[in-house]
Amino acid sequence: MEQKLKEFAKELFSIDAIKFGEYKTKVGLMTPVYCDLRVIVSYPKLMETLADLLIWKIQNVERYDLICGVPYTALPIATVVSIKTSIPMVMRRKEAKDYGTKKLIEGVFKPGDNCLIVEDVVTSGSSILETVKDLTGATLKCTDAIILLNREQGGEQFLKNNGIKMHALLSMTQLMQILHEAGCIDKATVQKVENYLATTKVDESVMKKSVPDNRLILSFEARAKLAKNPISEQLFKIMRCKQTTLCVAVDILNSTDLLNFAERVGPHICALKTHIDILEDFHPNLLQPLQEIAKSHNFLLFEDRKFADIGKTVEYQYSKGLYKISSWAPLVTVHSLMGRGVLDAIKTSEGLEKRGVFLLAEASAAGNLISDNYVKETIKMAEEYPELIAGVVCQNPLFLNNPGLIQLCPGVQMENKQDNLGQRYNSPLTVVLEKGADIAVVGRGITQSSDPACAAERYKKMLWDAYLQRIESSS
Ligand code: 6AU
Repeated sequence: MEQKLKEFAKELFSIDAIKFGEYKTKVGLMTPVYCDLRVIVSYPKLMETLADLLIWKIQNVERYDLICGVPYTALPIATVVSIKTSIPMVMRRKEAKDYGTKKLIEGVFKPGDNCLIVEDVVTSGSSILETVKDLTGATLKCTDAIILLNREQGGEQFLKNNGIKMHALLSMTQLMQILHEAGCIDKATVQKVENYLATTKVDESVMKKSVPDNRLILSFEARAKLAKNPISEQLFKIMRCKQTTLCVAVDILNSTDLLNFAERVGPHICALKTHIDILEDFHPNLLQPLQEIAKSHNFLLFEDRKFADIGKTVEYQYSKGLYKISSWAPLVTVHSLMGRGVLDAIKTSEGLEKRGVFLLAEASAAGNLISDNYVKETIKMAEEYPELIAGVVCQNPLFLNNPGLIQLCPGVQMENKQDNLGQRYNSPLTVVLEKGADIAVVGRGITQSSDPACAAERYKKMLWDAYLQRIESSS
């Protein structure tokens, strides 16, 4: 393959895909060497060679379900790779159609599918990031890009800063060496390119323009400033200050046990999630001490009511009845199933002034009926209510370029992979590093432990370390 790569480099030179002189690049820099791979469509054999070389490089990539070429030059290249490997492809439109579905990404995919990027040449990396932005906006995950040529002008680092690992067949230095050894260019030209590379890096302001705000690599501190809902802002601050992304699900049947439990795990959590209607001895007198514990340990009360009815009924369920949820729980869960009326009801009902909703987009339960389209529409709905929606309950990284929203991931446990009623579990590391969780919900992993406070502390530490690893791996 090394030899094939050298031969390929020489062929590129012979078809004028690599030129020497004075040229202007896309980001406005002058360059003594210019690569224009667009001509390659006129040379099918060379296209095939390039595809073979890229396929060889794909071996270095751990996970991908799909590929996407950066339009337009890499589109036909990705197509050949797709045909040869049977990896399905998706296509990014540069502009959304103004009729029909207004889709930016064409092709079949599932939320959370990992999409490998294919590109010809990287200077700043900004073209790749534009494509990544649309792919992640459409609920895909992007972590790797395979490319032909790294111009070594800062693009690799910039991509890394934005969560993308670049795998290049050739660096500009290697290309110059191959062409020089083959007698295609003289020493002076090599020198000129070397001087140019040593002195010319892409301007940071050019790069900053296209940062896609990938939430997986931003700190909670930065994201607190981007939150549009006051409760999610508070939650980000609590997480950062207490160094915890742990939400405990206290599915306990007795009020005294609930209060004791809240007191013990309080120091280790950012939120305490209740199903208040499962308490066998519920009395409104429980609520004041519960709120006091939450205040003293600086965590939020979160009633997992999963509202799913017409707006008017939800208004009553939220603010009236025995539980008067809106008077004590700043956070609640809502199903998107019944449409926007539910959110309007939560928004306008009486109760606490500041409130946040977690909208349920995916479920941890085996065999649930949620379809890919339901997931996509739920994310769309969440983005339409920025002042109300604190985040989304889901199992995959669905909304990467909306860093003000929080991903809450239930179904987390170290001991078991499932229970006997369809619940499925992932480990703390998996949910943070692979599934994109910001907050992990742990229930029985802690409530059924012989020492819940100690178990909560252990989960807290694992989750926090994984979060640090996630944001640091890109700096
Ligand atoms: O860790 P567990 O299995 O003991 O508890 C998980 C908690 C329960 C569920 O009602 C809730 O998380 N949950 C949710 C939420 C938070 O809405 C959604 C989901 O898909 N799966 C899930 O288990 O209190």
